[in-house]
Amino acid sequence: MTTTLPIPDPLASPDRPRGRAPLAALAGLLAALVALGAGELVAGLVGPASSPVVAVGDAVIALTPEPVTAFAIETFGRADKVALVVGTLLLVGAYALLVGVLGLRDRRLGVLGVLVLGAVGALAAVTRPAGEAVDALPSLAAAVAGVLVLLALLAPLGRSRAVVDGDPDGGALDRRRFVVTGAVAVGAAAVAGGGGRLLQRRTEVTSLRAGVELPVPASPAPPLPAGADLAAEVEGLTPLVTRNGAFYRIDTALVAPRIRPADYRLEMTGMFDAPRSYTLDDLLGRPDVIERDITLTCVSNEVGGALAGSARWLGVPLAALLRENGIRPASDQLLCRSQDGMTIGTPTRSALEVEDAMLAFGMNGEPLPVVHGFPVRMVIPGLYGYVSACKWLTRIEATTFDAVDAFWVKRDWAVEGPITIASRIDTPEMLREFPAGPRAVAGVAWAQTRGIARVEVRVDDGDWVEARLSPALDADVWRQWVLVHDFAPGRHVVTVRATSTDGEVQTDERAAPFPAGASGWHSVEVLAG
Ligand SMILES: Nc1nc2c(c(=O)[nH]1)N[C@H]1C(S)=C(S)[C@@H](COP(=O)(O)O)O[C@H]1N2
Ligand SMILES: [Mo]
Repeated sequence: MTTTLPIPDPLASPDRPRGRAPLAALAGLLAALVALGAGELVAGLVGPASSPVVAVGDAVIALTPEPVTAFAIETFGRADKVALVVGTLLLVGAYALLVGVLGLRDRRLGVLGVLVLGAVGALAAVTRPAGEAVDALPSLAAAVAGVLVLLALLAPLGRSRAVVDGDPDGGALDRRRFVVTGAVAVGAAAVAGGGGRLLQRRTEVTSLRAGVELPVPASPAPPLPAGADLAAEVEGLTPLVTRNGAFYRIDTALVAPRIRPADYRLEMTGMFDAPRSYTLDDLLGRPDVIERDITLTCVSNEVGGALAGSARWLGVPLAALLRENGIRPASDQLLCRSQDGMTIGTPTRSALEVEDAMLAFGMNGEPLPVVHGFPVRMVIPGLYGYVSACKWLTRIEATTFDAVDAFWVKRDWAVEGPITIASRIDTPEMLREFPAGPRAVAGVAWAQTRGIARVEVRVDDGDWVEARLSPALDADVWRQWVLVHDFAPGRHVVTVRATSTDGEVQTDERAAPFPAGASGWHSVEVLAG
């Protein structure tokens, strides 16, 4: 006689309600995980401080009596914040286990348990000193997500009514569904939480940037003389100083790098005798801070193009920094590396010899905007941006042009990129129609490091007539020009050319931007009627 022992199938056999409690506790924990993930995700949109965990942690700090705080700081030291967050999470975890078990008995208790937690988070977030009503959103999202996941995970464990009614089986137990739902929950929590942290970092760096205090320059730029900006009198003329928000932006970064000021390091490597690294505070705290007006230009700027802008830059002299590190005479290239891996190859000679070459951290009275290289970039008057203006600058490697090609040089752009003299007509624009008679023709002209001495305008085949210039501020910044011309009715071609202070007259020989910058006179065709 043979007896067959029944082998219990763990996936099919209905457990007794007692065996379900650990699963219910796990359901509570997973629901909490998803809730926290949802909270972080929404906090990524609302602001990092509205995160339920951070808000509750902050509230605990605020409510903790001083002796306990002192004890915590003594015990955990600089990790006291981490200890607080870990403690908060452990507490939430224990509570979640309980909520899961209660929810198995009665769904309403489970839902209530989650909602109480959400309410605590929301309350903590809106009652912060800087709290607003929207700060409750992450906690509310967390509560909604938590409730949905809790109910979804408790469902395969059996009907709560049945348990309450004393049904010993409490309905069928569907372990497979529990496992699948649980796995989906873990995945969702990870994606939401990770995404939220990324979003929060964006807003975090924006607010940390606003908190950077710029030093007073040891060598300030002279104030603009009254009436210096001719744009005040001529409509359509480019302003003398370009607003940060209107400044052209050229880079290869799909998303601008976000560097926390406290994390920032500038490393010097390669051909230095005594290379060191600098924090942002090291640079901000230097005694040799300078402020200069400099016009930046992109090599890709077409004749008449808009890829140029002028700003008042604040930073430290580059030559002093390089010399402090013992730059070796054999280096002819500085390979500047940006946080995102971009490389810009700068002639060492220019970095050492061009007056006012700097590492800039301020732009028009503000910390560098994130898209313009926060926290530190290079600016060298007279060189196109692709060989001189590395944004998000984290490393300067002193090397040679023979040893390595930078990003644009690998793409066959010129190795050295001096800015060519240029002038542009801003108004009237191409194909503009206006009444015959006197009308202002105006624009800007630049020849960084040398300065603009003269701008001349020609209408049709007439003589070159000298335009009025804005006051000479600095050789590194463009000058505005304006000329009133009496237009006879009909079509006209207006052309401009500039002359530098060292006598170079802008050539009318056309060159495309590739590979070394455009040249040629800018003309517009207009109709006076
Ligand atoms: N990290 C990094 N820096 C960079 C670039 C870049 O792509 N990445 N582009 C350069 C180019 S081609 C120019 S013209 C200037 C433009 O600076 P802006 O965007 O502040 O006007 O930045 C330079 N610095
Ligand atoms: Mo550029």
